[in-house]
Amino acid sequence: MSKRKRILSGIQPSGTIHIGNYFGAVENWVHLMKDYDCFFTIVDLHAITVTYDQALLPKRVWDAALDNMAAGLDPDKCTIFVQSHVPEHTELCWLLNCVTPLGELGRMTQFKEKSERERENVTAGLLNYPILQAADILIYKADAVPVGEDQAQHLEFTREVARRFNGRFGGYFPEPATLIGRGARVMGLDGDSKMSKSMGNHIGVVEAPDSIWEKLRPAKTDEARKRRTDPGDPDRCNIFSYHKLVTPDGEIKEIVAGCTGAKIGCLDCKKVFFNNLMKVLDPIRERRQALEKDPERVREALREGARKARAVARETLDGAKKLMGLLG
Ligand code: AQP
Repeated sequence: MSKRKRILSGIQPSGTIHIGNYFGAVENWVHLMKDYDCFFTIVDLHAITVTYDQALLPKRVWDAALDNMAAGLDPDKCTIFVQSHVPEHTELCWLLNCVTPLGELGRMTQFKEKSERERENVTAGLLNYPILQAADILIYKADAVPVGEDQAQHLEFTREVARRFNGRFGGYFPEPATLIGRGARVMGLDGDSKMSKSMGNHIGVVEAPDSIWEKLRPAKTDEARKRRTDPGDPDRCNIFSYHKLVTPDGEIKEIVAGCTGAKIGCLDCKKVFFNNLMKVLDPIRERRQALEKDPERVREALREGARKARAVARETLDGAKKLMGLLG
């Protein structure tokens, strides 16, 4: 029997997951569970690299577990665990720290953006974030990592870390491929930057429908379309980019014809999107409510996930330590 290829991906426990996370990554993870040996981790150690509230962190981790399981991650078909429950990640991170030139870290886009926001608290942890991420991936010898486009640079960095380690100590780590989801870069409701929890421009996957509609109603469309009677340009409309994620092809054609022919208004167009989005989110919200009533199922999934992950991680770590002259 051929061995299934392995994937690893992570999500930050920094608030409820949004449709950028879902269409950029989580939806893809759910499909990949069928064909790959999948490891998904809630990266609490990454979450503490920026200013955070320690009293809130456990709830954030719990919410991330509930959200992702509700979104379709099935603990019977994948390994889902909390990063800090597998201490081998941080040990491998140290080993990789010692083969990574300092200069490369300061050039990472995410570091530059986050250190700009965190001026008073730029920690060594924030700088080393990509090395911990490389350790998260390499410790499972993952063949591929499904992520949104924003993570492509970190993935290239991980391959570079693997190459450097392999070059110095012998071929050990595979260079993981990047698998980009169909929502490679979902824009925020502001239409200006990527959808992101910290930017507050997001639609939550388990957010109440009324609240989603209240956010959608004033959201930016084609700014050149001033009146309902003006023809619009779907390619300049952020809402149209959302339609492509949930609206069936036939309805998309109607939207395009209605918008360019000034037959439908932006509010009508948003209603169609809203209804189609709810077809995706309603079952997730319902599964989330069911999981809330069965916390032991979630706790058990995380316990078992950490147990399985640790067994794999320990073996990889020991192999790396031997190569580095740290184990006899
Ligand atoms: N807008 C997006 N479009 C497509 N994919 C996205 N991802 C995140 N935002 C988008 C992908 O979701 C996965 C998990 O994300 P994460 O929580 O680890 O990453 P993040 O980029 O930190 O998410 P946020 O919302 O931007 O968090 P904050 O604001 O707290 O930093 C990843 O695969 C990511 O590519």
